[in-house]
Amino acid sequence: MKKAAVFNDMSGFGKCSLTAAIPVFSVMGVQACPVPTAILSNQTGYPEYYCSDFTDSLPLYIERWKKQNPHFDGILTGYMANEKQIEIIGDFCSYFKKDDTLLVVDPVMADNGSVYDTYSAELCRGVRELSLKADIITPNLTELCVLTNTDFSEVNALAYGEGMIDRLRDMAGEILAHGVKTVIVTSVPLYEGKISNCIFERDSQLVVSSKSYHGSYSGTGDLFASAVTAGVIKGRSVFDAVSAAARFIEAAVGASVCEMTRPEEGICFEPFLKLL
Ligand code: PXL
Repeated sequence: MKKAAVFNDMSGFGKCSLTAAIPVFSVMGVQACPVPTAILSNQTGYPEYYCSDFTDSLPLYIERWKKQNPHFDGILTGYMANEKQIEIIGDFCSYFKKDDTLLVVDPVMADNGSVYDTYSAELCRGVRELSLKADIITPNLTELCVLTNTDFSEVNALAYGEGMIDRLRDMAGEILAHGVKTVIVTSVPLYEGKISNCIFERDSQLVVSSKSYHGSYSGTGDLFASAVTAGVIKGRSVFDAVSAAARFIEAAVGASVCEMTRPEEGICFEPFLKLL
């Protein structure tokens, strides 16, 4: 059975992070082995939340894994509670990442032009450092700007214009130059009425677009990164994995719009897992 270690938080409400990742990996036939970075009553986009940071328990948690010595086909990282976790994940990768282990970093830290309140400048620097060691990264447009120290409003002003894809290619190129194989930029306003995922590799550029519903729902980035990671672990091309992930999320967002789900609650993805 293929296995992936998944570093992410467990949030009681918001259908994000581990509660999004685990069902996606399971339906795709990949075992998700969770490493909880924090436990929250609900994701941080609600007016109030309780967060228990799991950092201090992680060394003991991972120590037991080292004794069992499992082989991971993939490692996926997402939401982190503080900058010490960057070092812990770095050590984890040094020990568990083998030649055939895919490292996917979802540089969760920002959306809609702003960095999350819980992400300090130091943590953002750490996420960048970790991203540069990955095989695949899946930033949204805001996160790509943070990673490349680019002004978001300047890039966002290119929305639906011809300059957008060229600007993204330049920004992604800065990251590819460090050895990252694939940069997948999510939620890009490339074409009117659509939301696009742009896949950049050293010699190629591919775009997968979906219908835009103009909402920003909790957990879509986590569902996307999980579906792409599991797809590539299963041997699909990045393009096929991204296409399946995009169709799945498009259907689930459509159902959520019909149900008038509030954006912070996350999307109605469960009936659509079979699309993966
Ligand atoms: O989906 C990203 C995410 C994950 N985990 C927590 C979050 C968020 C986004 O706000 O708050 C706890």
